[in-house]
Amino acid sequence: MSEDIKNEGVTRRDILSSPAKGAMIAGALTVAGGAMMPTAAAASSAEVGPGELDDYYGFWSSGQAGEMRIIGVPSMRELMRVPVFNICSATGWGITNESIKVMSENMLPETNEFLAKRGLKTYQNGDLHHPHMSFTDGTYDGRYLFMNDKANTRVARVRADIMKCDKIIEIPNASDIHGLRPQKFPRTGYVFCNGEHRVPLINDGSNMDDVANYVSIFTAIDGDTMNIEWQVLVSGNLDNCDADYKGKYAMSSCYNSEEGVTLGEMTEAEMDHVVVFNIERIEAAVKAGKYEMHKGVKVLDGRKGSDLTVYVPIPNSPHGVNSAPDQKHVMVNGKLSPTVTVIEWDKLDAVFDGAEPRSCVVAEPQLGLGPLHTAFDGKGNAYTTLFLDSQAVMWNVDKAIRQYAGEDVDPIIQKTDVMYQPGHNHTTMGETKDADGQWLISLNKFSKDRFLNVGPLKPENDQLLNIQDGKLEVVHDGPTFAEPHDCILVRADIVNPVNVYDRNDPLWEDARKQAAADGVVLEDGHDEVIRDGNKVRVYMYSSAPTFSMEKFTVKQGDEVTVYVTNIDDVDDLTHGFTLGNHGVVMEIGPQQTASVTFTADRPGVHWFYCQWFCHALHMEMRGRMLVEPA
Ligand code: CUK
Ligand code: CUA
Repeated sequence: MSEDIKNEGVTRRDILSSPAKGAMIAGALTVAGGAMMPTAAAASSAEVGPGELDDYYGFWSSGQAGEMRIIGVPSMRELMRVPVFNICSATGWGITNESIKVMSENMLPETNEFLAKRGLKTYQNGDLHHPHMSFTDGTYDGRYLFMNDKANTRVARVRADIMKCDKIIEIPNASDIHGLRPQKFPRTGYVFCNGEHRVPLINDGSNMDDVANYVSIFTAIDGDTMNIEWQVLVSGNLDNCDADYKGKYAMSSCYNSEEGVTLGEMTEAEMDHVVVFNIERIEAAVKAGKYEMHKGVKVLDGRKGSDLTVYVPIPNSPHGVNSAPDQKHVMVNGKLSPTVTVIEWDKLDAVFDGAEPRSCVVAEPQLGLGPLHTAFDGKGNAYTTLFLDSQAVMWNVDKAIRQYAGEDVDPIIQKTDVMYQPGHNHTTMGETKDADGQWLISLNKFSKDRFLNVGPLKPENDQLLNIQDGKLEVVHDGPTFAEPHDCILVRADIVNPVNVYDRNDPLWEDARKQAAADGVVLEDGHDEVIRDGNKVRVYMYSSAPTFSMEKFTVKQGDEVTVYVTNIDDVDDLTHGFTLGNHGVVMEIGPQQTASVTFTADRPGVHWFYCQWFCHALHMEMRGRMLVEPA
């Protein structure tokens, strides 16, 4: 199909930009191809030819793999992996001084102590579920991506200009950060995140059985500084969250309103709830000093009965919370209930003034079994994943509202099978006011028989669905390694990363300061070995295909720090520094400085080499370290 199109000299872009032409070509191909399906025109527009660029950046999480991935959409080509909570063998993330600083500097002192006792400088794992971009005025602004670590109670930020993580913070008082969303309006602003598991607020080991005093905690982080602004205690287990388009409310789903600790106890009640946070009231309470300090954070009490929050009853164990691009509604997905509850944000004003909590509910369509997450096309339709039914369901929000009001209408437009068992889904620009209804991704937890068998552990299957023509159509299967819970699809023009680092990037501020103290100027390709007691600092630079130092000498037992500055100023000319048999590796992008510290404990000659293919003489880009015996 795509070959035929290329033979005609027509690109996917031509087809997209000209519906009539697209239909004409599809028609011609149908004749030429004989058995071509009527869906062929749509399928062809997912094809991105060699050298062509995608229309959307997809930012994917990777669950327990701990990294963020960048996928081109609609091609579904994996473009990059950005290490965040994981240790990366290619780039040295978790090994270089700069990355260890990001991973350790904003952790609680007790965490760093705990790790140090185990000989570690950072956790070795993470569980990244929810990547979301910063917003300005209700739409993506291309500045940052924020993401959670469910495993080790952290939140990270990736700079979208260089696609590297620049901050990781640990959230005190909480246990396991799950749902995370940036404030949409007026801007981000706050990054909201949910502590999922309930633990004692003073969790010092003095009690396990006093479960009535376990709490779950909602945290607001300042997206610009990554400071924790405030936390709110809530009733129940926090799960997912989202924010409105007016900057007034944030909302989290809570399962386990029973506040049980066993599965039986947690799923007993027919109704759980969402908790709505009144941002203005919370900010006023902070100003008025109505908080307690716990581990350096202002903690407010938003449990049932507080005027900072309202609790809206929702059928059994709600999961995903998805704010609609109409800026009016928010969907709460039932999980154990076959329903999605539609809440009108504006009706929450009255609820905060004492109206019956469910008075904000304007629809509750029955969609199928296991609704987990909902996406939107910006044309009034919603797309919900049905985990148990293994389907995507497309439904009309207005019809659901009319049905709830008593009219005899069916909001469901279409259901289609996805392979298999979807969790999150996402549409192009779907969580912004600029949802454009082009593509839907269904992140399916199981692939079973869809790909060549690779052993007992199978990939997942991220399917691409075309939603351009008012219907659902699966057009691509994309196998993925563990476990992309979630993704966002951002219009390509919004994301504008640089090709070459700025020499003044704060990423290597410490190296710059140390070099200045040592009288070395990183900028001008200066190399030097500085001895400072048993600390040795080796400064060198790289320029394809050489390191400025062919060799250097240290003594056994020295603590050695190697700083490499890549003085190449060319797009796509990354070097590396791998020191043999020392577990040392760094990525050094054009104009970047990177450093790594290790103890030289193995007398002998050790080669270091560039592990990033950079030149015809890349294999020759290497040098030697001599470690003299003590
Ligand atoms: S959760 Cu995984 S399917 Cu962590 Cu967003 Cu719903
Ligand atoms: Cu420098 Cu390979």
